[in-house]
Amino acid sequence: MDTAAEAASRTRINPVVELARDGEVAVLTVDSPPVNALSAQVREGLVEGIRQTDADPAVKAVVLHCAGRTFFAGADISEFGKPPKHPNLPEVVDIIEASTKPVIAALHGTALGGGLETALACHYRLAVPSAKCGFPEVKLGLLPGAGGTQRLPRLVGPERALDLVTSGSQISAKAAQEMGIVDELVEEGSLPASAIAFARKVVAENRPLKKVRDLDDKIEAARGRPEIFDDFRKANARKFRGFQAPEYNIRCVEAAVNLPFDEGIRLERQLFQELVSGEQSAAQRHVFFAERQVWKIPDISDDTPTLPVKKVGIIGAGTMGGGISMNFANAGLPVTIVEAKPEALERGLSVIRRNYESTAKKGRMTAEDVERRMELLTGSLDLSALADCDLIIEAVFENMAIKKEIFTKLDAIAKPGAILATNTSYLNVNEIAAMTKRPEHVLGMHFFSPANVMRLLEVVRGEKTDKRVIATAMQLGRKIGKIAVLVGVCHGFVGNRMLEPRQREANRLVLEGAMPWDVDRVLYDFGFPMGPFAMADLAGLDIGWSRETSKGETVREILCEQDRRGQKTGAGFYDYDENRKAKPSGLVEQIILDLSAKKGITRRAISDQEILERCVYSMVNEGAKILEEGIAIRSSDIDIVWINGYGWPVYRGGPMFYGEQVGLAKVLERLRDYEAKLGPEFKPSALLERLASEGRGFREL
Ligand code: T1G
Repeated sequence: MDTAAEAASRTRINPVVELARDGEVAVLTVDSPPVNALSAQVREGLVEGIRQTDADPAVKAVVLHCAGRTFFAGADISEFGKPPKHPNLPEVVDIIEASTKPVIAALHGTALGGGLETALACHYRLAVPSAKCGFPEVKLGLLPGAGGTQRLPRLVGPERALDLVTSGSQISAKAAQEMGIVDELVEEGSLPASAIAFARKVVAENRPLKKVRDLDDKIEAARGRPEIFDDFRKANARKFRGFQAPEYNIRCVEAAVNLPFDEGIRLERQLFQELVSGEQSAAQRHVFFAERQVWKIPDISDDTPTLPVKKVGIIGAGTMGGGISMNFANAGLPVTIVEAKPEALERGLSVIRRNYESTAKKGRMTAEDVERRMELLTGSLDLSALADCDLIIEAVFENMAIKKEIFTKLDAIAKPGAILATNTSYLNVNEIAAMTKRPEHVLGMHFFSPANVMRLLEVVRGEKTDKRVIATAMQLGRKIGKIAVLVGVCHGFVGNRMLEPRQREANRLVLEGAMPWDVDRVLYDFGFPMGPFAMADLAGLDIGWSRETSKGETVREILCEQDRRGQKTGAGFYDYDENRKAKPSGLVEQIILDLSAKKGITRRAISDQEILERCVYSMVNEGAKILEEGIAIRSSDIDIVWINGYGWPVYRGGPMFYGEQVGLAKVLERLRDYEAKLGPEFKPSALLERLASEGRGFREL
């Protein structure tokens, strides 16, 4: 309980900001859960707080501290795209920097974005060792718009500043101190007391009001050396492809080096305004909140009890089984992998070890880590070895009969209460569950290859799956570092179901007049890492193909018949040189012309716009049907599936968000036009028609 004096020394400036006095030191505390985002209310409180401390002659120094789990985690992202409220953050940081009393920032948790900018405007910065710092704005399609791009280079130099603002990654308090961002590390859990003590020292030693804006020693050497920035651009061209924000961040850091502070600030402001009002940032902000929405399931509350999972069983040591096993071993869970044949088990375990060893070679884990994870993995040729597992995931060949046989056996072996999951990519989970006497404990856990790398996990809810089982699977997904999206049962669930219309149109376009490299170029330029035909060559054209059943009906079949199976044979839709560099193939062009002729198709010139619309709008349409059928809870979940599982460019927000950005009325009009010309495949979903006619979007559902 505060002493009477302490209570008397506290002034509540507004609901989230409080000013207290500890002798000659004022403590400005912000308490705005969950992450002390710099909302309008917080900004108002800070400005009023500094006004009061400036006006009070008894105050000799100010400590800026946040209550709760973290120092300011940035501007309030939910305010972007809405009418701006003053004071805005640039005004707040200028007022703090201009304070006549030294302001000491006390960092704990994650001091990010506008939060770190606020700290850089303070005259001193302290941090507990567990604190993290960073400028994640670029991940929101933005740049640090409150002086961060001008103050940071003055503290750490242009090279480090470029890394920090274009990667968006967080650094430790120790690294921040070594770079000069943080002046001193204080004992863990000692804030704000240790900051108050530091403030007293600043006063006692009459230390100067250190303003970062006045520093020059870290940037003068880089002045007039554009090669620093051009080399950085070249070195990161591939990583920054399609994104607008990285280049804008680079231009700001370059300005920090070459322009006076206030001119640099003006450029930063101008470029920030361009980005924040642009489509890319709107898309990336949508994704920020969408990634947090996926965990919220309307009929399964956060306090739904979960089932204990201490031991995991995996059936199948192939590419998927191996990758899935690594996820659980990485999370410290013992895994038993069952295979039918000893050589397959041997191969599976050695592939896992090789993967870990190559990660260790890249310095991303130690040799001890490799051994620790391999020790968590046990191989077996006997299904009954899974009898004491809490969760068993079947990851065998995509064949319903085989999966049904396995689940029948599993039902007899697995202990009561064990969760039985299938990693099927397409098949009916209800049918598989019906092979057991515990369908309420059966669901789909659809991983994406390589399963130890890809972040996406489609959790497939069967018609009888128990809510605790779903809550357990979602929680486990988070534990193994996945972004789990709950989907319903239909052919191909969300991701693969929407992939089919895109593949269908890609194949049709090639017979009607385009070439595989045209379709790939359009989707590559749209932002996908590669187009469908290059992707097919990478995966191998003979997946699911056999010479016995091949009829030469599709380009793919003909290529396989001619032993052009993709990259692995040096030829597929493309020809590949010794460095696996792809180039269009004259032979494939002829095969396509001949097949069109054989099918009586008169080829025509096809525009890039038509290629894009047919491939992408048919996906949006399928997504609308998925929402209609309740296979996905919300449209943003579909966006998260495609961004994290199928390479949809994050700066386009996902297929459903993109459909809304284009305008559902426009998408509808184009679909109707293609339906009239090309057939019922383009028949617009009823939901799309309704929303377009009401002028609403998917996110308003
Ligand atoms: N604004 C608004 N809401 C936020 C927020 C923010 N900055 N950060 C988090 N939230 C919400 C989030 O939506 C969730 O809500 C809850 O807080 C918990 O978050 C001018 C332009 C801090 C590392 O990009 O990275 O400053 O779902 O689930 O996993 O230069 O949140 O519970 O309703 O993520 O513990 C820059 C964003 C902004 C940091 C904590 N800052 N946040 O992670 O919790 S732009 C960021 C994070 C800017 C200036 C510019 C993480 C976290 P709900 P959570 P967490």
